Amino acid sequence: MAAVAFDVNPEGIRILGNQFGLSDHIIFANGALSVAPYRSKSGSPLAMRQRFYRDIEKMITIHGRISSSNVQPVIWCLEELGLEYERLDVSGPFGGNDTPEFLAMNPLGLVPVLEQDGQAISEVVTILRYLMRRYGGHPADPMAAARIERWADMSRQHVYVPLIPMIFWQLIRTPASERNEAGVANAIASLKQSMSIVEGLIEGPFIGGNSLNLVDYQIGSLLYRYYEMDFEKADLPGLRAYYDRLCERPAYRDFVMVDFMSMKVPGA
Ligand SMILES: N[C@@H](CCC(=O)N[C@@H](CS)C(=O)NCC(=O)O)C(=O)O
Repeated sequence: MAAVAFDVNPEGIRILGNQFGLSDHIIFANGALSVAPYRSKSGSPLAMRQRFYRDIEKMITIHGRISSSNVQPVIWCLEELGLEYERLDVSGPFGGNDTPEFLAMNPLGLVPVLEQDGQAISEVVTILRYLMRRYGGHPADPMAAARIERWADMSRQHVYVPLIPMIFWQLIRTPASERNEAGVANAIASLKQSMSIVEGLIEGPFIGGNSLNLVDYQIGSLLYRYYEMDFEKADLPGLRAYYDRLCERPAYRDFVMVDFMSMKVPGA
């Protein structure tokens, strides 16, 4: 399967031809249909897709520890897409994010960083957008894409910031005696408003409808900490049911529901 031409379209990846000049091999992002060279091998659509990517694509490396709330959505997305990747423990207790090599990939010294074929990108939403565009059936139409992307971008300021830098850092990473109580109260009030907007985005099982989209990965991955931390939340049964559905997914359980209590500092 060496010289295979392919392109990416809204439905997934269409193989244009291989070394035998074949052009009828199509694989869809949801794994519904497979390609001829893989048809003979037994296995699920996901397994076929994994074999396809393994043969065609350059290996993806993710730099970042799995305890990071910014690394988790990327790994969850890679797992759901059936992509091969390696993850290197970088940042936090592992260090390694202040070396010249790392800073050349991300001068901010923050994880996650995705490296593929000698090129690197950072910023979690950018990485998710890249993965979903290339492998996940993200719409090619600019307006259709923007109607999804706005919620991923919105979630950084209106979900991530109150939840992680404010509530998580204050409740888990700061001794109670030093806690910014007013800041936490503001963040809780702000989350009540933004989470009711998020609940309204759920269309069917997921925000992406019948399949996970960019926003599911970005916001869905934050729900584990949102529900596991003890603070006052808006009564949103639709959001809770959505979270319960995510918890049934093996990749979500393995790579997002990562215990964070070991990160709790004394007195928090
Ligand atoms: N804006 C960045 C934020 C990334 C970020 O804050 N990463 C944290 C981990 S959650 C980090 O690398 N901190 C340094 C460290 O853990 O050593 C993004 O969207 O990826």
